[in-house]
Amino acid sequence: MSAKASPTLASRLAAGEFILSGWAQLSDPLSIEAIARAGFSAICMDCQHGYAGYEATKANVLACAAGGAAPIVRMPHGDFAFAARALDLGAEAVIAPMINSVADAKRFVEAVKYPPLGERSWGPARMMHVWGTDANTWVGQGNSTQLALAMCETREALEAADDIVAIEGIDGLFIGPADMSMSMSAGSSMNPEDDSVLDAIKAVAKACKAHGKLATGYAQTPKLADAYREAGFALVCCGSDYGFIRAGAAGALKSFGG
Ligand code: 3PY
Ligand code: MG
Repeated sequence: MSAKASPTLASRLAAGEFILSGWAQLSDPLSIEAIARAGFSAICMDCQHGYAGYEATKANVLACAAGGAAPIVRMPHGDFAFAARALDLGAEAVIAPMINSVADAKRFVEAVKYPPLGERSWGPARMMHVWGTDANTWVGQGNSTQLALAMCETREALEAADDIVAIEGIDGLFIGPADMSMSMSAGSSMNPEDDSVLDAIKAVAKACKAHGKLATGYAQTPKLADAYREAGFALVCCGSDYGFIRAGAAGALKSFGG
């Protein structure tokens, strides 16, 4: 049996490694593999605003692993069944959008953690193979091997952050700065680098640290990535495959004299 040789995302984060993850919105496994081989050691496949459905995500998770990166999946908003299936496929973390309350967070845990933490149904055929374990070993390992990250991206979520992150089964919070900015400004602006977002980053870092959980988030810009790092975040997702192609294409056009 050939088991997973490299350390898991969860164990790397537990050891204190800072992880800069890629972000993918397209539904092409070749672009996922290219991002992994470019050096990103984790990639989040965005199934909330990205263009991939379940079948494409299946191919993307395999391509991510083939490129040597840890697959992370952001589930479509409210689609907890998709999250559980993504974990069965091999996602090492799932990110749930718009977890605004303790009740939202409990629903998330219920769907993605095995008993006693939740009610995730049994079906990890590929996962047991990848990790080289049998069913009895996996039942004890699954909950700590695959991470559940709750998005904090509204004023309401920020106010409840301390209670949400305290829930057993929530492994960390994940900031969405664009939605956070819209929520903080009551829809009057969308500036992920706004002071209200920078303050939210500090507050989330504090809440996560107090509960021994992971502070994680999305960075639209390098400035935002620096703010996360300074606040002690463990994992930051950046860019997108769409953006990488657009920037690369513009650069190529210029350098070829276009
Ligand atoms: C946000 O910034 O709101 C996100 O969800 C990141 O994609
Ligand atoms: Mg968002």
